[in-house]
Amino acid sequence: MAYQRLTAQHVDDLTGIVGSAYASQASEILHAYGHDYTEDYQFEPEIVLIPANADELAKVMAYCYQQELPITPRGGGTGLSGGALPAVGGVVLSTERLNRILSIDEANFQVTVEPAVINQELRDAVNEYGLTYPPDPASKGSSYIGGNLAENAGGPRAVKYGVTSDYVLNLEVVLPDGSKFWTGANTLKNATGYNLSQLIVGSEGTLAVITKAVLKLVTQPKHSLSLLAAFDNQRNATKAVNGILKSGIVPSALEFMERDAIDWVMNLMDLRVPVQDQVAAHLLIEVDGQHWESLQEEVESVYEVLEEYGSSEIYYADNDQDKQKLWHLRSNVAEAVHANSIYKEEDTVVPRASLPELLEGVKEIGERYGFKSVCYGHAGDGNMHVNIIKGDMPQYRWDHELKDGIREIFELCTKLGGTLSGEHGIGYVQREYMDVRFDAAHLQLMRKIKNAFDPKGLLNPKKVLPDRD
Ligand code: LAC
Ligand code: ZN
Repeated sequence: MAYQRLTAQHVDDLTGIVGSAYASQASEILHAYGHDYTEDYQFEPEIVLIPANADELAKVMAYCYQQELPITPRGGGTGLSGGALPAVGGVVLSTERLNRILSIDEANFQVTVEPAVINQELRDAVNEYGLTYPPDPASKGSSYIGGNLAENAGGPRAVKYGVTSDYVLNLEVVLPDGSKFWTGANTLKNATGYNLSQLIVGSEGTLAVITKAVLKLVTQPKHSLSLLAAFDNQRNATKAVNGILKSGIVPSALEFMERDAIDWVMNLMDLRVPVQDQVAAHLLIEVDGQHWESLQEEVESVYEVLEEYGSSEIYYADNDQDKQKLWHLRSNVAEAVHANSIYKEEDTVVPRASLPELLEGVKEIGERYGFKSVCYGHAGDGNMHVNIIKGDMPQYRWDHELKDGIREIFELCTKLGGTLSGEHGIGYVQREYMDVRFDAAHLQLMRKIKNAFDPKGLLNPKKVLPDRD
């Protein structure tokens, strides 16, 4: 696809739409909007535009469509698969000024938001009404709801509450040609035509730009308890995951961290829990609910299962300070790896009973290719983040052979009945592996869907679908 380069006329016209304060070609701005949280990728857009509202945004889209200028939509820039990278330059279209919570419908447990509302801000706002929005990715303090929708973000509480797509009722979207419409209805049930809301969710900004979302809420649980259980071998830890679920308890989080994960984070942050030398992995388990007594009973049952699977030590957190400490340890693993090493992050997912095979397989692949990995994640969902650490892997192997190793990891996931990404998306960095999971006919159908929304191929180029040969 040949894209038009930005001319002085384009700059004038686009600046006319959003106003000069919100159109920038300053090099530091182009640099800042040229990367996200994905490893160390950096691109240079030609202009950054920050429209005030959905109508301005639609005007920008219509203009770019007519002029054949590529657009990369952008939310909070916290993505881990490069969905917001302006890979071909062009326009970065930031939603950051569309940041209002428009209404909270207490009676119907619904909230209507613009895309740049930060996940945690939404959570805090609905909390005042005794409600909550459960999907809570680790990035919740800075990621936007628009980006959460685009990537179908998950997070630790998905094991009980589901992922972003489970909370979407209706979306206002702008298509590449500038037309704007609502995809669904503000109803809990909807069997009316193709489900475009669910198609847009997880499409990583390649089909349309979301300008409003109506999301489902649930009652805020009054109480929660967290446990950190240590295991001397990883297999027992992953087996205990199924044991807990089989006991009939649905924890609100069931997280796995291999030993290195907790060590990395304890080294980076001033946070400590006692960890014996022989510990190989931890499970972080949370239960939540309305009644304190029943939570206590649930915790007792979880204890029994953990002991049955050989947990050597269980750390119990029932006050806010201790709970926060455990959750800080868990949610900063990615940050710790990010800050301290050259790494490559994968977001593998398998049916959860296959986690032991996945973990062992990843280590075996690592040994053959010469890389170490730090594995942690949402064990209750079978969703394991594999951070591949460069360490002392020779540069030429890292540059040339690592891709084959990653491909083998994805082949293993596929063989185990899983897939490439559970919650981070495919974005820019994983798309070259899509053929591991999808055959040519499947990919072709995806291209046709893309083409129906974006016939000129201008929206978020080089994302999700691999380049054609
Ligand atoms: C986490 C992010 C990386 O689970 O998804 O910490
Ligand atoms: Zn995660």
